[in-house]
Amino acid sequence: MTALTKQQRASITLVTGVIGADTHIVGNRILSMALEKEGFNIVTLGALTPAEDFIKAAIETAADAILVSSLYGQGELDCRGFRDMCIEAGLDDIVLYVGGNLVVGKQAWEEVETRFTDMGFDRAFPPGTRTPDVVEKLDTDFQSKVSGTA
Ligand code: B12
Repeated sequence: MTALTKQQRASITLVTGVIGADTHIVGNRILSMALEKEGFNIVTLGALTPAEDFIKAAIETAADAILVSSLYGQGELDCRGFRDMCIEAGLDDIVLYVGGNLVVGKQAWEEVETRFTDMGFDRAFPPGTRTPDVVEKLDTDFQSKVSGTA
């Protein structure tokens, strides 16, 4: 996998936010700032963001991906039906990532990951995920979108 250039990343719009009644903003803020520094175009919605608002923002900004944070343990409930809502809104191909502390307590990560990918998320990220890992996955997933634009 070849890393994208900042110029290529500038054509990729990512909506970020913390879903539901979750106030944990620090990690989402760090992630958003770091991805912006790496060249991506970031639309930040902040904490306490209803699922519908992610989708509205993605439509308004013609976003390529939505990055959902959930830290307080209610991620499974808050994210239920998220992919279906995207499809209903016409966002059939939007890339969906989710990360944070997605479930209550400690559960085997492989099971948690499967639960979220079964819900329609393209990728789920475990607690403690570092920004370089996210950049690497974004570069991989958007390789074809930007090919020929370097
Ligand atoms: C600070 C904190 C708070 C603060 C939040 C302040 C604020 N406004 O941000 C306060 C005191 C308000 C708080 C409240 C609560 N908290 Co709290 N809190 C924490 C704590 C100690 C640190 C969180 C933090 O800032 N981490 C630092 C950042 C940098 O890391 P991060 O958030 O994980 O984000 C990184 C990665 O996860 C990743 N990432 C994040 N999102 C995404 C998304 C994508 C797509 C990707 C790719 C990556 C990614 O990138 C980030 C940067 O590296 C954690 C414990 C911990 N050590 O994590 C508990 C913790 C998150 N809290 C917890 C709980 C239970 C609560 C409360 C429910 C407690 C209560 N009973 O009231 C409330 C919830 C309030 C609410 N409605 O949201 C639990 C959650 C348990 C769970 N998921 O099972 C934790 C894990 C503590 C614990 N061990 O029990 N909390």
